[in-house]
Amino acid sequence: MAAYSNIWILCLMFSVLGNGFLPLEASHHAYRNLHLIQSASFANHSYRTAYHFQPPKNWMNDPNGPMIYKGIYHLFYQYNPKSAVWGNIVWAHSTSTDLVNWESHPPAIVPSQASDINGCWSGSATILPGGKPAILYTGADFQVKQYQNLAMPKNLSDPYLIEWVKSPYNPLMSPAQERLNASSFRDPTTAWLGPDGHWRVLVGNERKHVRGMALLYRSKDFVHWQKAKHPLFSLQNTGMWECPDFYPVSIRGENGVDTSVLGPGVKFVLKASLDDYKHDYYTIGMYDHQRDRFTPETAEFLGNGSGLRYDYGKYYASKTFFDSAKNRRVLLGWVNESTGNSTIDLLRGWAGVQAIPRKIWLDAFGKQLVQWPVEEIEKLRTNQVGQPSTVLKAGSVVEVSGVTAAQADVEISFGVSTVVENAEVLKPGGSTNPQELCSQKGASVNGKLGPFGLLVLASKDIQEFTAVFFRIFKDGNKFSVLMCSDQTRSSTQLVYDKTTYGAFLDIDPLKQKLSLRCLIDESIVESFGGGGKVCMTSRVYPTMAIDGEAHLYAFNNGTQNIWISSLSAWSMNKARIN
Ligand code: DQQ
Repeated sequence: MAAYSNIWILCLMFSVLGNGFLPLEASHHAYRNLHLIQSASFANHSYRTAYHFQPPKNWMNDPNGPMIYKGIYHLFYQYNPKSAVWGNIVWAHSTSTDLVNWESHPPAIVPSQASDINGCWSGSATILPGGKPAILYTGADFQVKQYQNLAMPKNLSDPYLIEWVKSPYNPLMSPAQERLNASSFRDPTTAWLGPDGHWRVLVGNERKHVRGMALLYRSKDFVHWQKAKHPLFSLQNTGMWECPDFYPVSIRGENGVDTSVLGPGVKFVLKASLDDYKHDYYTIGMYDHQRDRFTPETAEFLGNGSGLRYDYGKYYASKTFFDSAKNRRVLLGWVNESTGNSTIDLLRGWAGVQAIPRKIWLDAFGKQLVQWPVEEIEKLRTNQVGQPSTVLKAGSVVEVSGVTAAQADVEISFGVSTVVENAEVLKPGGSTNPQELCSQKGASVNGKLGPFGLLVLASKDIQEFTAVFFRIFKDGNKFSVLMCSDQTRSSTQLVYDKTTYGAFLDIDPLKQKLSLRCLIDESIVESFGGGGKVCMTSRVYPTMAIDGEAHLYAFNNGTQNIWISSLSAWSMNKARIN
């Protein structure tokens, strides 16, 4: 009863006070008054995660300035200290020694200067020579004009870097100087140092409401910045590029390299969070440091349904950092709610989680990135269950029992031993868009080789579930492997966004096993196909498959038998997530 009256009060407040939202050139809506509605002192427990990072209450979005300093990992994030919708943004701050368990600190950067008085938005950390961290971040002024500002630690002997001091020279970069669109000028990257002794940094921008770009600025002293004549890269019809990221990746092996590394052993990754699509797209290419130009290796880049994505589900505003302690590059990303309704978020008192940090490296063929949850997450695994190689018969569903299915880590590999004739043919003239194909051919649509995969967060009677699966198509003399996450049956509630996600997985299922790993955590499922070649994150809100009532199944809804060549599942312990 209390919950219902709360919903009505909130709906009333929304219509009386909120009066909808204001358009703002950022990826979030600016609410007239809702951003001030206090969250309950204890956030509603339902759907809160056990090992995915989230603050105790209120709104969280982008990860900011991740870094390691004196052996301590730092995560800053966009946070509304007052409410469960976007607004009043500060840099909240947590630290960790393992990227899994986190300790919370007071917000590190809060509005205080004319150039950030309306919000301290996204930015990045750079480790300056001598190991001194510096943060470049976007500030919004009273008119929501955007500027780039600098903050430095007050006390370098404090490994927790609790206090930050803003530069008296702020803002260091202003839109007016360059006649830039002041409402599309944000999110500085980690800076890199060229062989000429000048720092370079990128800032996201959009020109004439269509051309997205990564503006380039150079500086000798990290304080005085000059815009270069040409952006590092730009592309027509891609809209605003939020949270750009630019970094080298080793052409061989899984080790990461520091952001200023150049030379024949590396290629470069340019990532943009496309505001128009709400997805993180990346491309691999070469960087000419003398001309400060980036050349992508493939024409397919950024949006329009083509181009590579970090994650083909819900994942945005991500950022990488070089972890010098473990010689790896680590990727962090924000996973928004799929509630589709801020009233629900306000009632719950919280919104937004961070994905599990992922190690990221270049695939052996050099054409795409591979991502895998950082190894430290495996410390949470407990009570392993497994199964020797077995046949998964056509039309069968098998329960994986013995794990807490609402909080689990599952690794499964499938094998097919069949000839290409046994696979479905992609309908000539039909869609080849993987997300459309997954929507048309969901988990319950029978196929030949597939759909097979996992039903996660499933009710006992399998009325409610999220299906993560593969479907193999004949493509000439080859196979095409489609990976899908079908949320259509994930909740009996109609209000949620249940978009089905899909992507093609670049592997040959006759030569390689089709592997799938799912990190399941109450209301989030992070799926890794083909050893991390395709990642797909879903937010789901089951009404039956909650906590102890959740089940896990393997299924094969095709006409062909397949093999489960290996299966291991673990219950996951709770992490200290704040
Ligand atoms: N979020 C920040 C902006 C960024 C956007 C504001 C991306 O700096 O462009 O909270 O989610």
